Amino acid sequence: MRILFLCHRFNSLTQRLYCELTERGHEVSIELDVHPELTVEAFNLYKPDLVIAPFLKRKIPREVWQKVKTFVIHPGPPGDRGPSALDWAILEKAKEWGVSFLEAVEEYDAGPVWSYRTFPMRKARKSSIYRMEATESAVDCVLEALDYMLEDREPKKIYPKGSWKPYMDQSYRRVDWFKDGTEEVIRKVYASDSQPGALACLGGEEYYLYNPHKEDMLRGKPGEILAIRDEAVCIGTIDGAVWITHMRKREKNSIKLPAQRVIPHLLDKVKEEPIKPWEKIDFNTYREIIYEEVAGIGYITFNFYNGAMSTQQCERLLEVFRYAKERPTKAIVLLGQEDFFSNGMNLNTIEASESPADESWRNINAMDDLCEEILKTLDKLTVACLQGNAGAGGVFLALTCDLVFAREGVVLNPHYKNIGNLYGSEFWTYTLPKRVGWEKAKEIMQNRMPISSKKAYEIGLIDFVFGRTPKEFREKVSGFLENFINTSDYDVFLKRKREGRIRDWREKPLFEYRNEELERMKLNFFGFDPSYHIARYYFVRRIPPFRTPPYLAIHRRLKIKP
Ligand code: COA
Ligand code: THG
Repeated sequence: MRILFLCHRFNSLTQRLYCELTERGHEVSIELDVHPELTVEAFNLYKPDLVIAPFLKRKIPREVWQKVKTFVIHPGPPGDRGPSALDWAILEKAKEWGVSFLEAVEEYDAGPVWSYRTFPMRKARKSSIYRMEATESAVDCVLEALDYMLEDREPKKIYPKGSWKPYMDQSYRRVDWFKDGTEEVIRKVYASDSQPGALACLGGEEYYLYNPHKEDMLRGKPGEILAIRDEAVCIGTIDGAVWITHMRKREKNSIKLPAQRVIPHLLDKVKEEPIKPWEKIDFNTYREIIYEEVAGIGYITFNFYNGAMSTQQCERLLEVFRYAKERPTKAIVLLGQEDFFSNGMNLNTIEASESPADESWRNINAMDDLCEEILKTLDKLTVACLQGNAGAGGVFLALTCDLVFAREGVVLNPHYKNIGNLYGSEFWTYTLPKRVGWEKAKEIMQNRMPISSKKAYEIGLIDFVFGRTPKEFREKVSGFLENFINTSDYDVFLKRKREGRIRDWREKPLFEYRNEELERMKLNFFGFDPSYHIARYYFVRRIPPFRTPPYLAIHRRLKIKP
């Protein structure tokens, strides 16, 4: 089938559906929602068999849905309608929620439902539920409905009596330190993460808050800032305290940043309250990096918001990795976090720095220091476990490990194309050809579209794919590794790795790969071509696109139709 996606942005759900459909042999072309006239133009150029809007904030023009079957993915159960579906579900403590696949009609979300799925609600950020439960449900819905269409049949459609829920404005989201208890604060911020954030007053000014964590020990007045940890701040509530890791100034086009960088002027007398990543604790608090040992395996979880790794975060992770190397374990496992494994260097902190070019250089070097330390681990097995998506440098960070496992449904962007066509670092010129050969490596780096973990496995980019949920995935990883490290295969594997690396690096020392890559990156950062700086400017400010780039839109690429 020829399928046209209409979307606000090529976000994670849209990318996942793109993979699921193209990898099943369908052709998918994407039009971003720039202007209704361009949407109609795209439709007429592409002449699709089917239109799907996986993530769209505006009306699909009548000229489209009257001509060809057009569907909307709504992140709510049948009958729920409106632009803030998950936000309301979280704020109103829904026990169960769902996703519907419905026909587009004139009225928003009012068409007949072709398929739907429900799931139990989890106490988590909106973005996390969107990326996990809602995405998995949406894929099931689309595939179910598609089966009908391929057979030219229609399911028994549901015509629910809809209830409209309006856009949730800040009057519902705003945190009142003198009224809201900790649970209420957390719920409001959860309902607003990743966008638009929940407003709250601090030091007489309003800020958007993101990524809250309950604190059980520290106490203080409501709205008082009590402590700093790894650039997050702890704030008192009427019945406890809460950590906020990220904030944004209440200005148009401001950038979301680690909280400490947004309100430094309020932190003069506030102390750092460190907890070592390997400390065992049994109360709620915020921890950015956690190191745990189970059955001779060291697991490193890094809760980096959005999978973005700033210079300082790379340094903190490197310190923990060095600690892990000294432990009497047989394997070190990098777990990232459930939403993302890693998305490479942190474009937000780079953009907000005094000199973005210099900060890019520091950040990429900090990434490489970490990658180098992993590659030079010769006496242990190193494993990357992708519970969530990975992009750009985050994929190649994973490839520095001996084994790369991914959860089913993970989406990978194994290239550096989307942010100003960077050359790439993280030793990709060493690790990628080793895995797939140079021809395939070039092909992977040239292709700027996402691929599923399943496809990545098929082309030899990663080693295993299993588990539908992060929990199931982690259990399977542990089961596999606990068995493997106690077999003679493990010793053989390690011996081969050691000999292989020494042989490789005699031929071409590791630092040469690094230097060659960084020479090219230097041109991206400091050279004449400003593409990277421009792309980053738009990316971090979430500025909507002016046009759909041809790499997404097949219909804007092909001039002549057969
Ligand atoms: N630095 C800072 N923020 C990043 C980031 C990065 N490297 N990668 C992703 N993010 C943020 C996005 O800004 C967005 O933030 P928000 O939800 O808080 O507004 C969030 O992560 C999710 O991004 P989105 O594009 O909605 O995610 P997605 O799941 O739909 O897509 C990517 C993920 C990786 C494909 C896409 O975000 C991307 O291209 N990121 C840039 C990767 C990159 O080029 N890194 C630098 C080179 S090493
Ligand atoms: N039919 C048609 N077009 C559609 C849908 C449809 N486009 C996408 C849409 N479904 C997805 N659902 C919604 C529902 C409501 C709103 C947006 C998308 C909405 N928007 C506010 C407005 O337009 O005023 C703006 C809200 C905001 O700022 O985010 O209410 O079923 N033909």
